[in-house]
Amino acid sequence: MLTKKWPKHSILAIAIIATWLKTYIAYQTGFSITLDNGMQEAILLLSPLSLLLFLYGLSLFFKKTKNKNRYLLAMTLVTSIILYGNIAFYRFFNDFITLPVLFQTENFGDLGTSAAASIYPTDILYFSDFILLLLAVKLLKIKEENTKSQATARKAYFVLSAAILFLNLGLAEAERPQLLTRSFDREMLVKNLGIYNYHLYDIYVQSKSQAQRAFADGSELTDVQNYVRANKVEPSEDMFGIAKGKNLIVVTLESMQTFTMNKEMNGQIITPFLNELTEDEDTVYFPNFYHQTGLGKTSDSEFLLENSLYPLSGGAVFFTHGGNTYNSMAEKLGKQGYATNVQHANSKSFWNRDMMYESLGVDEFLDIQNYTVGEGEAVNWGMKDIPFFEQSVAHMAEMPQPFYSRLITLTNHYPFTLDPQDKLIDEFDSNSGTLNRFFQTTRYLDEAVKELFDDLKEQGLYENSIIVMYGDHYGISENHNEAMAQYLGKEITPYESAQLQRVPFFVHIPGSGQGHVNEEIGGQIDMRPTILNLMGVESNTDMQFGSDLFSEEHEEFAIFRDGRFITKEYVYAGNTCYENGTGAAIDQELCAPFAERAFEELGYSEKVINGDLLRFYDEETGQLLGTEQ
Ligand code: GP9
Ligand code: MN
Repeated sequence: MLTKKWPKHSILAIAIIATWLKTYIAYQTGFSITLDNGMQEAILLLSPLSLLLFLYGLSLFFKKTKNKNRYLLAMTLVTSIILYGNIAFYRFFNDFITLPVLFQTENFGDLGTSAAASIYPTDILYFSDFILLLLAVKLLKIKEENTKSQATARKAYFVLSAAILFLNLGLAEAERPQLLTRSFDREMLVKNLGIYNYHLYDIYVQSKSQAQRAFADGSELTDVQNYVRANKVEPSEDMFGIAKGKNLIVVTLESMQTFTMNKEMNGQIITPFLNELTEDEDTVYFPNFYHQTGLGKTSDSEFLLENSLYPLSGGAVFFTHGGNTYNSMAEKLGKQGYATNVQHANSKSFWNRDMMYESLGVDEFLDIQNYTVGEGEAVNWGMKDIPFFEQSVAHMAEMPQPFYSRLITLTNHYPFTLDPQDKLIDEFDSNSGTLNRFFQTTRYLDEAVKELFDDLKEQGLYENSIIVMYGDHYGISENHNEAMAQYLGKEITPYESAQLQRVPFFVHIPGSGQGHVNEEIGGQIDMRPTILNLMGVESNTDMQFGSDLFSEEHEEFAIFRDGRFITKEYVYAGNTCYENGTGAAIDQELCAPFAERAFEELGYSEKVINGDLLRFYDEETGQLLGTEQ
């Protein structure tokens, strides 16, 4: 075999095949990547190939065989280091490397110790392609051929590698629509794009946001501050400080929409417990409250809650600006002596939460690793809400008080599947299985919240806590308008569609006697100032775009992330101005001044995020800092 002459591009072919297979095997052994179907398996297999073909193929431009081989050896070494770096990092952090991790100097200590602690002798196998290539270069005899058809062959080669890239992206898009615009999860990026392409994508996302940050010097804040100041309102005297010193529990109700509240579906009540709460003497319920999320879905709602800033129009701000300076509600309560944490039974890297929570100053993030998922306790995306609440409350019982604890539910998530024993009502009977099942999972979520209240009482945490709950975003998109029209008994016009963006908002303060249904129009941007005022924490010099829903001066104006908006008189949607209440199309001019303000407000918020402007702002005094911190 060693005496025989091998075809000309053998070394290149060996390099590509060896790295490709090694990478694929590493995916299966070095990471715990979950694969749900054959398509995902196929994408995973295909994913390393396009970049390897391209990168290794560049060797075709070298004239001398010696240089070609050197280049290929260098590249197999580089890709091996990238892959192995991720494997070692994953062993310790259960996550993939992202650029900011490498640049955050405080991580170096962690990285160093973790790398040392997670190296095994067998790890040499992660360099097997490099070793194989080294042997091949030394031992194989390669035929010298004429070079006539080289340019055309090279062109064909790169066309093929581009075709494979597009095939990969196409399959990934089919499997996970909007993967590149929304990012979702690093694991999802890696399994759909391949580890090498993932790093290129990460470099692109991070450098884009770094470039915008680099050009900002803080002067941009003056206009923003003037706008924010002009819209400040005085807190309600009755409500300010009403929950001072209590534990704060904020529950994110996954995909919960207001249209299910106080309604029946084929004679069955969808949300019995939450309906009861709307009449409870200690609960304020807001039926005219709107979500303001964009592509970042749940994470956008968290962003609104913590910062009272709008999320971005493109991508998830948790991903694109996870390293910014913020002045979050968690950080503020932390300064008041609160222990702050988030509990969510999903992988910690989803929505880049692990990194973003550090920027938000959250003390502790209890992710799936902190839960025991027993037999039959998982469905759909992960742990069921009922056992999740039970274990979360047990965690709370161990926490120092007062605490600020956020609980993010998961069961009422697309595609809304449930085990038979958790289906407490029947399915709906429309042409949309999604909507049909949505009623059942919403009913389950309602049951879970009821149990949460019981768990809190059992653990003796209920009396001394305030419980805030909000729907994060719609569960039923416009793709299901026909089925929705059947349920609601009316056509889904752009006006109706905007009204369907209502999500429930509850403020439950045990023993307060303040319960009522509050018809005020508001949005998620208002949660932070509303909650902080209830907790008796001043926020009047904070750079926040929302305002206290309990304030007399609160303006009824909910701006959606896509520019639609709702006021008491008007609804602006589908480029049409509607009269709020009747849904009649009216003169555009009536909406025009609000449309302008919506545009202005979203723009200011975006400026703060893109320029990382809060690093130039002292929220204690309301002073702009001239120089970078
Ligand atoms: C993921 C969960 C759901 O951890 O919060 O996210 P979503 O898809 O609703 O944004
Ligand atoms: Mn969600």
